[in-house]
Amino acid sequence: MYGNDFPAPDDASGGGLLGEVEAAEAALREAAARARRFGAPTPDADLDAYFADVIEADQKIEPRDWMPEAYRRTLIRQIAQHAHSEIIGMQPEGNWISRAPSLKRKAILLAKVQDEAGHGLYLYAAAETLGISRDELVDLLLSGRQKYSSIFNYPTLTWADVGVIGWLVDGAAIVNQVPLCRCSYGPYARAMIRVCKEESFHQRQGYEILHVLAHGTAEQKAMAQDAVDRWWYPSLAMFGPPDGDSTHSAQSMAWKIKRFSNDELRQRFVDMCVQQAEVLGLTLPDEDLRWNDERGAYDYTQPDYDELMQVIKGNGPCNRQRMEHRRRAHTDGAWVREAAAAYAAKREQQKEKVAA
Ligand code: FAQ
Repeated sequence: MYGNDFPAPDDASGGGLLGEVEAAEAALREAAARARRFGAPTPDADLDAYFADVIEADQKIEPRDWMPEAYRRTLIRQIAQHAHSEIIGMQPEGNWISRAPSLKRKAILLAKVQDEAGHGLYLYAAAETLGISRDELVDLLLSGRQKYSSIFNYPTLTWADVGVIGWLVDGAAIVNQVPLCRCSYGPYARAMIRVCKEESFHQRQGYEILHVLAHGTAEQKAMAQDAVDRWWYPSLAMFGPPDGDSTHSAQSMAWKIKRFSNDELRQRFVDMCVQQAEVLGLTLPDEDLRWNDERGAYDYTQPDYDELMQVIKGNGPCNRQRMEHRRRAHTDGAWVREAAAAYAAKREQQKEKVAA
């Protein structure tokens, strides 16, 4: 039943995004096979030039390789922000687990929210390969020194919001993350391949929820439309500030961490959503949305970037609530961490005893 009785989002866009993930995975294998050509740099090598050559050749930088300090710091910032987003991102949908309209919906939503926790863990593990510990990263989030995505500071007011998060928020996440499967840093690229494959299912489940609502009663359709109206612009803002105001894009693209600019990805997302909204029978809330033959893309109204900056600074509708919840969960989970550490120490002792 699910996803097969109407065109699913990735079918609607020609199956292109998942195909790109497959291609990135194949490229990763190829790069690994070619890696020997470079070997380790000689003791007197110019390390900056060596690093530039590896990037130029589209090889992957691995944790053991030399890398410029600024590259390492940029990756920690981006991967950590991404990991925190997955963890905080469990809250808006988690809010509906106990109120899902059927047992089946509840089971699906539970699995999806658990997947987000898994994504957070892959990403924390990828960040740890850069020489920072998970405890430090969690501390940076809880003390407000690292960010998470603006989108998770908006409330989920109705069940239709769960559908829209799947369709638009996971959809924007996929458009942003598929190119990250080709990121120059190996552990991040590999984590992204796995994450994108799972995200594509997340997007389908949201799309299916909306499809059912949009083809249900007039009240259900109105609820779906209202959710699309509230989430459209915050979803566009997920891609970050416009290119002219993006502080990190140029350097991150030169290092092949980012492969496309914020505006390029935003445009790609808009172009994809127009067709999908038509299939759903819902309207995107933008009167100026129209095809531009010359550009070969849709013209659209930009999101409110002042609002984005306010949300990033901590002044969005739910910032305080999200952080309070996260801090409380961290404190409440202290006994689990202590028990796990005690168990690990006990096993270590037992191993030593057997070895003695
Ligand atoms: N929110 O120079 P740029 C998900 C900050 S998907 C908050 O353009 P950059 C799945 C940026 O950090 C969401 N902050 O920066 C899911 C920088 O601040 P800084 C997570 C934002 O890094 C679905 C400043 O503005 N995905 O979780 C945002 O080159 C459903 C200047 O910006 C990722 O993190 C924003 N929207 O590009 C989970 C993807 N935009 O650090 C659960 C990986 C910008 O200088 C449920 N990240 N900023 O103080 C990226 O691709 C990039 O980091 C961008 C920003 C595109 C987000």
